Amino acid sequence: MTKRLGEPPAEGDLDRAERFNKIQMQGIQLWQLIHTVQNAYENVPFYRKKFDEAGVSPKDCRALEHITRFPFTTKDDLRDNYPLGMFAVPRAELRRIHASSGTTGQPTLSGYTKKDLDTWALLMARSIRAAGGRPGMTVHVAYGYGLFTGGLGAHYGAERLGCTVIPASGGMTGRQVRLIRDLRPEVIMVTPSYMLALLDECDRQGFDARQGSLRVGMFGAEPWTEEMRAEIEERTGLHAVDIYGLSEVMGPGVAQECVETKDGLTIWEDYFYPEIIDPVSGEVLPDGERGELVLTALGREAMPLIRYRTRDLTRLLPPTARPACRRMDRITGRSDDMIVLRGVNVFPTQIEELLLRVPGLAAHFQLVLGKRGRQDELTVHVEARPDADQARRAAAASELAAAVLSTIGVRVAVRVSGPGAVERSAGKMRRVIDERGAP
Ligand code: DLL
Repeated sequence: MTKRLGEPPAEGDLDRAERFNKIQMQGIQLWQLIHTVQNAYENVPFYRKKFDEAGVSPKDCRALEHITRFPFTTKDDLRDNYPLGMFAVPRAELRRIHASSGTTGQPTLSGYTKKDLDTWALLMARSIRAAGGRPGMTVHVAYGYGLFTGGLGAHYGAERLGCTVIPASGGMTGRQVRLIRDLRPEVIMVTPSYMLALLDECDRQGFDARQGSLRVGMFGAEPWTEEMRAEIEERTGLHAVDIYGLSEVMGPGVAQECVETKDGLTIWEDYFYPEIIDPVSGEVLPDGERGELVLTALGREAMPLIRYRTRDLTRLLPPTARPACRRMDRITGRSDDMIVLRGVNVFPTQIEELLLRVPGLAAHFQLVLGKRGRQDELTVHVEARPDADQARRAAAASELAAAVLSTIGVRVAVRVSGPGAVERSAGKMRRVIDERGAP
C-alpha cells in the first residue's frame, strides 16, 4: 500500500530542540546528564549505595559516553524501593504519583514534581503536533485515565497544544463511537487493539469511519505492526502513527513517530538518552543493532532514573524528521512477552504480521500456551472476518499454520472462531495466555 504521508509542522512551530543540530543536542544532553546523576547520588540513598558499590561518583560523568560507567537500574530496583524509595524530593514536592501494575501484582510508582509535569505536557504537546495534531483540533482520548499514564499524559499534552480534549478513557465502547460521531474529533489517542474494538462498534452502528472526522490516530502502549497500521488506515482513512513511553521514565511521549515520514519513533533526545544493550551480557551495542532499550531520563526532578532497562526490544536508527533526534524502530516485543516454543523464540507481533496477510482473518487474536503430553503447544486463537465463510476459515487456518512454520520455524495449532470470540480489552490487550499450569 502506498503511504499517504501527512504535513509536517511549520518550522516556526517546532520546539527549539526539534531544530537542534547534533552538537547542540549533545551539549544539552551532557548538561542534563551531569545534573541528573548528581541529583540521583545526592538525594536517592539507593543510587548513592549503588554508585558507591560500583566505584563511581558524579565526578566520573564529564562526557556523554561516560554514562556507560554507571550501573543499570531495573524494574526490580523500583519494586525493592517501593513505595517512596526512588524519589529525590520530599513528598510535599510531589504533585502526582502514577503506578504501573505489571504482571506480578507488586506495583511500581512514578512520581512527578510540578516541573516534571510541565516537561511531560510539553513533550506530549510536541508529540501530538509531530503526529499531525494542531491547535484548535479536537482530541478524543481513549487511553485509560487513572494510575495508568496514558489518559492523563495525553490529556495535558493536548490541552497544552491548544486542543479541545474529550476525556473518554477506556470502555463504554458504544458511547465512545457516539461521541466520535457527534463531536467530530480530528485526533484519536488509543491502544491499537482498542481502536479495532471501536471500529467493530462503528460497523455495528452502521457508521463508516472513513466518512467521519478522524485524521490522525496516535497508537501505542502495546506492540503493533505495519500490517496493523495498514488495516487501521484502510478502515478509517486516518494517519496511524506510533507513540511510545513507559510510566517509569515518564509516560507516553518519550518517542513519537512523525507523520511526514512514518518511519519509526523519533526519540525526544533532549529529555531521554537512549542506549541499546545485549539483554544477556549487558554490553552496549552500536546504533542499528537490535537489543534491549535502556533509557536515562534527563532532567527529571522527582525520580531520576539512570540507565533504566526497559526490557523493550528495538534498535536505534539515524535521525530523519528531526535533525538531532535519533529514531527507534517499532518495538518487536518485550523480553518478558517472548515465548520460547521448543527452542524457538516467538513474539506476538510476528504472529500478528503473518495473520493479517491471510485473507479472511481479522486482527483480533490471542496466543494460548498449553501442553500436549510433555510438549508445549501454542494455539493461535484468531477471529474470522465477518464475510469469511466456513471454507475460507478452514483454508485460512492452514495458510496461517503454514506461514508460521515457514517464517518462524515452529509448528502451531490455529483455531479460527467467529467474530466476537476473542476477548476484547479497553486498554492493553493480553496477547499471551499461559495455560500450562505449574511445572
Ligand atoms: O504504556 C505509556 C503509554 C501510554 C505509551 C499511551 C503510549 C501510549 P506503561 O503502562 O508503563 O506505560 O507500559 C510501558 O508498554 O515498556 C512497552 O513494553 C509498552 N509500549 C508502550 N508504547 C509502546 C509502543 C505506557 N508504541 C510499556 N509499541 C513499554 C510497543 C509499547 N510497546
